[in-house]
Amino acid sequence: MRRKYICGNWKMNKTSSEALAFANKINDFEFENVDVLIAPSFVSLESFKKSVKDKIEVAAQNVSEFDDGAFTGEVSTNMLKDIGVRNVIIGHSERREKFLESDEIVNAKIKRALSDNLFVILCLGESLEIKEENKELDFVKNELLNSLSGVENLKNIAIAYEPIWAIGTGKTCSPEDAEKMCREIREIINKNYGEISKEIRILYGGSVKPSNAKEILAKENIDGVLVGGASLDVNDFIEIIKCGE
Ligand code: G2H
Repeated sequence: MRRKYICGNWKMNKTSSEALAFANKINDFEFENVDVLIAPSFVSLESFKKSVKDKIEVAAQNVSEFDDGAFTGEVSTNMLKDIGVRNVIIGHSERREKFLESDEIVNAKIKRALSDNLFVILCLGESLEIKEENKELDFVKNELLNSLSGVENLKNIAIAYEPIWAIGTGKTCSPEDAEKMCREIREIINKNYGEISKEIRILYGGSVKPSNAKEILAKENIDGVLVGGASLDVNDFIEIIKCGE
Protein backbone atom coordinates (compact mmCIF):
# COMPACT_ATOMS: atom_id res chain seq x y z
CA MET A 1 0.00 0.00 0.00
CA ARG A 2 1.60 3.24 -1.16
CA ARG A 3 0.76 6.32 0.91
CA LYS A 4 -0.22 9.34 -1.14
CA TYR A 5 2.48 11.98 -1.34
CA ILE A 6 1.35 15.61 -1.63
CA CYS A 7 4.29 17.79 -2.60
CA GLY A 8 4.42 21.55 -3.08
CA ASN A 9 7.09 23.12 -5.29
CA TRP A 10 7.17 26.86 -4.67
CA LYS A 11 9.68 27.51 -7.46
CA MET A 12 11.08 31.09 -7.24
CA ASN A 13 8.24 32.36 -5.07
CA LYS A 14 7.83 33.49 -1.45
CA THR A 15 10.22 35.48 0.70
CA SER A 16 11.30 33.99 4.03
CA SER A 17 8.64 35.99 5.87
CA GLU A 18 5.95 34.77 3.47
CA ALA A 19 7.21 31.22 3.97
CA LEU A 20 6.97 31.70 7.73
CA ALA A 21 3.38 32.95 7.48
CA PHE A 22 2.54 29.84 5.40
CA ALA A 23 4.19 27.59 8.04
CA ASN A 24 2.19 29.20 10.84
CA LYS A 25 -1.06 28.50 9.00
CA ILE A 26 -0.36 24.97 7.83
CA ASN A 27 0.88 23.97 11.30
CA ASP A 28 -2.73 24.26 12.53
CA PHE A 29 -3.97 21.80 9.91
CA GLU A 30 -4.07 18.15 10.96
CA PHE A 31 -3.68 15.31 8.48
CA GLU A 32 -3.19 11.58 9.04
CA ASN A 33 -3.09 9.31 6.03
CA VAL A 34 -0.88 11.19 3.59
CA ASP A 35 2.71 12.38 3.44
CA VAL A 36 3.23 16.08 2.80
CA LEU A 37 6.33 17.83 1.49
CA ILE A 38 7.09 21.45 0.62
CA ALA A 39 10.04 22.76 -1.42
CA PRO A 40 10.72 26.44 -0.69
CA SER A 41 13.58 28.46 -2.20
CA PHE A 42 17.11 27.89 -0.87
CA VAL A 43 16.96 31.23 0.93
CA SER A 44 14.05 30.25 3.17
CA LEU A 45 14.84 26.54 3.44
CA GLU A 46 16.43 26.63 6.89
CA SER A 47 13.98 29.04 8.55
CA PHE A 48 10.99 27.25 6.98
CA LYS A 49 12.30 23.87 8.15
CA LYS A 50 12.60 25.23 11.70
CA SER A 51 9.14 26.78 11.73
CA VAL A 52 7.04 24.11 10.06
CA LYS A 53 5.94 21.06 12.08
CA ASP A 54 8.03 17.91 11.77
CA LYS A 55 5.24 16.02 10.05
CA ILE A 56 5.73 18.21 6.99
CA GLU A 57 8.81 17.22 5.03
CA VAL A 58 10.95 19.89 3.43
CA ALA A 59 12.84 19.60 0.15
CA ALA A 60 15.32 21.63 -1.85
CA GLN A 61 14.30 22.36 -5.45
CA ASN A 62 17.76 21.55 -6.79
CA VAL A 63 21.25 20.60 -5.66
CA SER A 64 24.75 20.62 -7.11
CA GLU A 65 26.29 17.46 -8.54
CA PHE A 66 29.64 18.54 -7.09
CA ASP A 67 31.25 18.29 -3.68
CA ASP A 68 31.88 21.53 -1.78
CA GLY A 69 34.35 23.73 -3.61
CA ALA A 70 34.78 26.51 -6.16
CA PHE A 71 31.28 26.47 -7.70
CA THR A 72 29.93 30.00 -7.30
CA GLY A 73 26.20 30.12 -6.74
CA GLU A 74 25.75 26.39 -6.14
CA VAL A 75 24.44 24.54 -3.07
CA SER A 76 25.87 21.17 -2.02
CA THR A 77 24.23 18.06 -0.56
CA ASN A 78 26.44 18.65 2.47
CA MET A 79 24.84 22.05 3.07
CA LEU A 80 21.34 20.57 2.82
CA LYS A 81 22.13 17.80 5.29
CA ASP A 82 23.66 20.30 7.70
CA ILE A 83 20.33 22.15 8.00
CA GLY A 84 18.36 18.91 8.29
CA VAL A 85 16.94 18.83 4.76
CA ARG A 86 16.64 15.21 3.63
CA ASN A 87 14.82 15.59 0.29
CA VAL A 88 15.59 17.16 -3.05
CA ILE A 89 13.74 17.66 -6.34
CA ILE A 90 16.02 16.86 -9.28
CA GLY A 91 15.48 17.27 -13.01
CA HIS A 92 12.49 19.59 -12.97
CA SER A 93 11.67 20.58 -16.56
CA GLU A 94 12.38 24.23 -15.75
CA ARG A 95 15.92 23.23 -14.74
CA ARG A 96 16.27 21.06 -17.84
CA GLU A 97 14.91 23.72 -20.23
CA LYS A 98 16.00 27.04 -18.76
CA PHE A 99 19.26 25.96 -17.12
CA LEU A 100 20.20 23.36 -19.73
CA GLU A 101 20.40 20.39 -17.36
CA SER A 102 20.93 17.30 -19.50
CA ASP A 103 20.07 13.74 -18.47
CA GLU A 104 23.79 13.34 -17.68
CA ILE A 105 23.75 16.26 -15.26
CA VAL A 106 20.49 15.02 -13.72
CA ASN A 107 22.06 11.57 -13.35
CA ALA A 108 25.15 13.02 -11.64
CA LYS A 109 22.94 15.02 -9.25
CA ILE A 110 20.90 11.94 -8.38
CA LYS A 111 24.02 9.89 -7.67
CA ARG A 112 25.49 12.69 -5.55
CA ALA A 113 22.22 13.07 -3.58
CA LEU A 114 21.73 9.33 -3.03
CA SER A 115 25.31 8.84 -1.91
CA ASP A 116 24.65 11.48 0.74
CA ASN A 117 21.44 9.70 1.82
CA LEU A 118 19.06 12.31 0.48
CA PHE A 119 15.65 11.28 -0.86
CA VAL A 120 15.19 12.28 -4.51
CA ILE A 121 12.07 13.33 -6.38
CA LEU A 122 13.06 12.85 -10.01
CA CYS A 123 11.00 14.85 -12.52
CA LEU A 124 10.30 13.66 -16.07
CA GLY A 125 8.01 14.69 -18.87
CA GLU A 126 7.61 15.39 -22.55
CA SER A 127 7.18 18.67 -24.41
CA LEU A 128 4.15 19.52 -26.54
CA GLU A 129 6.22 18.96 -29.68
CA ILE A 130 7.07 15.40 -28.65
CA LYS A 131 3.50 14.68 -27.64
CA GLU A 132 2.21 15.92 -31.01
CA GLU A 133 4.59 13.49 -32.72
CA ASN A 134 3.21 10.69 -30.50
CA LYS A 135 6.69 10.01 -29.19
CA GLU A 136 6.00 10.66 -25.52
CA LEU A 137 6.35 7.02 -24.39
CA ASP A 138 9.80 6.61 -25.91
CA PHE A 139 10.87 10.02 -24.71
CA VAL A 140 9.83 9.42 -21.08
CA LYS A 141 11.38 5.93 -21.12
CA ASN A 142 14.72 7.33 -22.31
CA GLU A 143 14.61 10.23 -19.88
CA LEU A 144 13.86 7.84 -17.01
CA LEU A 145 16.55 5.28 -17.84
CA ASN A 146 19.19 7.90 -18.71
CA SER A 147 18.51 9.85 -15.52
CA LEU A 148 18.83 6.65 -13.49
CA SER A 149 21.80 5.21 -15.39
CA GLY A 150 24.07 3.36 -12.93
CA VAL A 151 21.65 3.87 -10.04
CA GLU A 152 21.10 0.43 -8.58
CA ASN A 153 18.60 0.98 -5.79
CA LEU A 154 15.45 3.07 -6.18
CA LYS A 155 14.31 2.89 -2.55
CA ASN A 156 15.17 6.56 -1.95
CA ILE A 157 13.55 7.83 -5.12
CA ALA A 158 10.09 8.98 -6.14
CA ILE A 159 9.26 9.83 -9.75
CA ALA A 160 7.19 12.85 -10.76
CA TYR A 161 5.68 12.67 -14.25
CA GLU A 162 5.13 16.27 -15.35
CA PRO A 163 4.15 16.76 -18.99
CA ILE A 164 5.76 20.10 -19.86
CA TRP A 165 2.74 21.28 -21.84
CA ALA A 166 0.61 21.02 -18.68
CA ILE A 167 2.93 22.98 -16.37
CA GLY A 168 1.63 26.34 -15.21
CA THR A 169 -0.50 26.55 -18.35
CA GLY A 170 -3.83 25.66 -16.80
CA LYS A 171 -4.00 22.72 -19.26
CA THR A 172 -4.18 19.50 -17.32
CA CYS A 173 -3.30 16.18 -18.73
CA SER A 174 -6.49 14.13 -18.34
CA PRO A 175 -6.40 11.86 -15.27
CA GLU A 176 -6.67 8.89 -17.69
CA ASP A 177 -3.63 10.00 -19.71
CA ALA A 178 -1.67 10.77 -16.53
CA GLU A 179 -2.53 7.30 -15.19
CA LYS A 180 -1.51 5.69 -18.47
CA MET A 181 1.94 7.28 -18.38
CA CYS A 182 2.43 6.59 -14.66
CA ARG A 183 1.52 2.93 -15.31
CA GLU A 184 4.04 2.83 -18.18
CA ILE A 185 6.71 4.28 -15.90
CA ARG A 186 5.93 1.59 -13.31
CA GLU A 187 6.23 -1.10 -15.97
CA ILE A 188 9.58 0.24 -17.16
CA ILE A 189 10.79 0.23 -13.55
CA ASN A 190 9.48 -3.30 -13.13
CA LYS A 191 11.39 -4.52 -16.20
CA ASN A 192 14.60 -2.82 -15.15
CA TYR A 193 14.50 -2.91 -11.36
CA GLY A 194 11.97 -5.62 -10.42
CA GLU A 195 9.88 -5.66 -7.26
CA ILE A 196 10.64 -2.07 -6.18
CA SER A 197 8.16 -1.05 -8.89
CA LYS A 198 5.37 -2.01 -6.48
CA GLU A 199 6.67 0.32 -3.77
CA ILE A 200 8.08 3.31 -5.63
CA ARG A 201 5.83 6.35 -5.56
CA ILE A 202 5.00 7.87 -8.92
CA LEU A 203 3.49 11.36 -8.78
CA TYR A 204 1.75 13.51 -11.34
CA GLY A 205 2.52 17.22 -11.73
CA GLY A 206 1.18 19.96 -13.99
CA SER A 207 -1.62 22.40 -13.13
CA VAL A 208 -2.88 20.34 -10.19
CA LYS A 209 -5.43 22.29 -8.18
CA PRO A 210 -8.12 21.63 -5.56
CA SER A 211 -10.72 21.06 -8.28
CA ASN A 212 -8.85 18.26 -10.08
CA ALA A 213 -6.66 16.72 -7.36
CA LYS A 214 -9.18 14.17 -6.12
CA GLU A 215 -9.75 12.63 -9.52
CA ILE A 216 -6.03 12.49 -10.27
CA LEU A 217 -5.19 10.99 -6.87
CA ALA A 218 -7.88 8.33 -7.27
CA LYS A 219 -5.91 6.69 -10.08
CA GLU A 220 -4.29 3.38 -9.26
CA ASN A 221 -0.78 4.23 -10.40
CA ILE A 222 -0.70 7.86 -9.28
CA ASP A 223 0.69 7.97 -5.77
CA GLY A 224 0.76 11.69 -5.27
CA VAL A 225 1.02 15.11 -6.86
CA LEU A 226 3.73 17.70 -7.33
CA VAL A 227 1.97 21.04 -7.14
CA GLY A 228 3.41 24.38 -8.25
CA GLY A 229 1.06 27.36 -8.51
CA ALA A 230 -1.68 25.96 -6.27
CA SER A 231 0.80 25.19 -3.47
CA LEU A 232 1.47 28.90 -2.96
CA ASP A 233 -1.93 29.47 -1.37
CA VAL A 234 -2.10 27.67 1.95
CA ASN A 235 -5.87 27.11 1.74
CA ASP A 236 -5.62 25.62 -1.76
CA PHE A 237 -2.74 23.41 -0.68
CA ILE A 238 -4.69 22.19 2.35
CA GLU A 239 -7.63 21.33 0.07
CA ILE A 240 -5.26 19.27 -2.11
CA ILE A 241 -3.88 17.47 0.96
CA LYS A 242 -7.46 16.58 1.94
CA CYS A 243 -7.94 15.02 -1.50
CA GLY A 244 -5.15 12.56 -0.69
CA GLU A 245 -6.53 11.50 2.72
C1 G2H B 1 4.92 21.56 -12.48
C2 G2H B 1 4.16 21.98 -11.29
C3 G2H B 1 5.03 21.80 -10.06
P1 G2H B 1 2.24 23.78 -11.71
O1 G2H B 1 6.09 22.35 -12.63
O2 G2H B 1 6.24 21.12 -10.22
O3 G2H B 1 3.78 23.34 -11.41
O4 G2H B 1 1.39 23.06 -10.71
O5 G2H B 1 2.23 25.29 -11.49
O6 G2H B 1 1.90 23.41 -13.10
